[in-house]
Amino acid sequence: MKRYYITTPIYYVNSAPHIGTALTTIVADACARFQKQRGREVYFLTGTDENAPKVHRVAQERGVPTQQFVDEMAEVFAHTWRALHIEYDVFIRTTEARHTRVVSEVFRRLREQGDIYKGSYQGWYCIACETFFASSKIDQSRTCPDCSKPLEWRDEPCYYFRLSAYEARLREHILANPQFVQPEVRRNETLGFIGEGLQDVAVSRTGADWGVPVPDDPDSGVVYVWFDALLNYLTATGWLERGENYLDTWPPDLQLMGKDILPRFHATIWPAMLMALGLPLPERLYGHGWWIVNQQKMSKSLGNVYAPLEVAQSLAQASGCEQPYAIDAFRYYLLREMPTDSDAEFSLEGFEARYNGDLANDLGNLLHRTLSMMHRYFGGRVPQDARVDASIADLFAQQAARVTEAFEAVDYPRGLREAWQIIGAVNRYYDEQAPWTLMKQGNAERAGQVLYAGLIAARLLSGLIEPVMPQVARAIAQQLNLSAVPCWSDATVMNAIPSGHLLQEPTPIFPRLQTKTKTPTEAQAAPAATPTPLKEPKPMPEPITIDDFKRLQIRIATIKAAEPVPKSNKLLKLTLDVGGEERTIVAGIAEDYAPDQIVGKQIPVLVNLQPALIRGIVSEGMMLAADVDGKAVLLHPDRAVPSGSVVR
Ligand code: ME8
Repeated sequence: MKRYYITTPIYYVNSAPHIGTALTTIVADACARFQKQRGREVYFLTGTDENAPKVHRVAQERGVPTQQFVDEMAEVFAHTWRALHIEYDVFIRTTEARHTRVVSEVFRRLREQGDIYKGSYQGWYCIACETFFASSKIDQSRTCPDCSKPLEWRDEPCYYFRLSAYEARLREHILANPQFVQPEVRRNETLGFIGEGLQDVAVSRTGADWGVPVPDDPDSGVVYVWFDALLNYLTATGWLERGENYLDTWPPDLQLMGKDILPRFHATIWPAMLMALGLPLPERLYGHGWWIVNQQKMSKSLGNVYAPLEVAQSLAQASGCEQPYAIDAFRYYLLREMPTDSDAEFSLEGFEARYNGDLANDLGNLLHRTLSMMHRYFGGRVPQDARVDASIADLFAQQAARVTEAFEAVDYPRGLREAWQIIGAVNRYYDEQAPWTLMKQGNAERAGQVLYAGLIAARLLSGLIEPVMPQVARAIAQQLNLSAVPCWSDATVMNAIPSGHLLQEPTPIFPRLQTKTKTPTEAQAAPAATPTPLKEPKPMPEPITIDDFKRLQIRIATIKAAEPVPKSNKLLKLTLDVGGEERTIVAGIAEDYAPDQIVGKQIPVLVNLQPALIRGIVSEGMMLAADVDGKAVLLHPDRAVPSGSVVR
């Protein structure tokens, strides 16, 4: 059977891994784990792009022989990926002999058949992007249209790849195969790029003494690094070495990358090279958006480049979270906030908010409270004849199907939102059914039934989140005393934990973060730049007296219902239980929370605020929430408290 072949780009080794390269690699790892769970044999490739002139230049600047430099840097990448729980099957390096052989052979074949021909090149070159630009694409500033760095004028004999000959076939292929370039926005960009007309591409460079020499023509320098690099995907299958057997892996099922290297390279030059070779094309190319930091592009000169392991490490230190779970929390944050169609903001505050909110409060708390009550009420054993109520079981199955569909589409933010709906539903179910009250009333049988839904939810979630947080999934399975994390199809089996099954004592996986995550320092092993320091806290206002404070009546309310306010993107109408009294308030949190996410939650509310008419609704109070860069982050009591409890 053909293996499911997943690739990341191979990364330039002139600088160390950062949150951009980590994103692509973590997405690929999650996709690989997801496909494995679904019973497929997976072949997951990542690696390093070592033949680039800019890599050579950095090695020279440091006074290190280039081969030694790339050897060291390849190890930094491999180490970082392993530390981030990335289980690749192959790590390819373009300086390997097997790859050099493939590049030379492809170059020869295409030259023999006339797809590569000799000419001369005059034009503008960006060494940072390793790309030539036609004069028509640049303005008077003579800077790179992609990265804004100064361009160099080049005038040299060189070989060209006949890209223009494939323009029509490429367009037809993209139009006929909607899954070929994803998401939709990238497909349109690619069609736009091809629509401007494809020029032949210069595929050799003189003046460089690092790279794969142009075969049989030593005066022509080295093969253009992109022509070389793209072929890594073919080398890794054993093409040229394994006869027809390489077809057990070829073509790639999913090639992942950032949006910058999709239209021109992966969706144009790459498939055209494969067409020229007469090889099947990849099934799907997926280009994610970019991380931006403080609304700016990440760059060393701005000092806003984050090293992934340091970010995870600082969370572990600040929260007391064990290292493997802190790494998983980082993976969760990257995938939950993943830029899909557009770019997304990366921030330590955002990471902390997701950690405390989604992981400590939601996931961690569901497991902890369920196991605690199981131990308190049932000695840690699953009660007799426990079954999940049909309505809850239906909801679990429906959400699991939604998660599957989203993960298959590489839409991790949506998939994770859908998974978290399960947690919200169980919390609401607990609040409605109140197993603690049922116990007081002597109805242990029903209380056991209710808590069993929480156990099954935790078991299901361990399976659903395993591609994203493999170690956390294992920890959940261990606390449930299961022999392994259930695989995808098994995770959706209801009532799968038998009566009498003994559960472990709960241990918190995600201790709450009390302090701010420390600013990561320089990457030790690698030349990543120091990240932007966290913003200073806002200055403190004038002091008030205790009597001033006493005038504020703050109470804990339980959210009974939530709905969007018509014609407003920002407002939600909340119906609250404030201790036997129902209140309506209007809250500006619609951009940060979906109604479903918050029903059942407890929040502090200022109840003696003068009522106000907002969009035709009388708002009788104000909810209190943390303000993180203008985003609301809800505050919840440490444990469930009676509605109406006074906050003082
Ligand atoms: O392009 N946000 O390597 P590379 C998200 N060697 N992704 C980002 C990002 C950001 N701020 N910054 C970079 C190369 N990336 C070539 C690939 S493949 C045959 C050759 C992503 O090390 C970027 O989009 O410059 C790309 O997918 C990846 O990091 C590799 O970048």
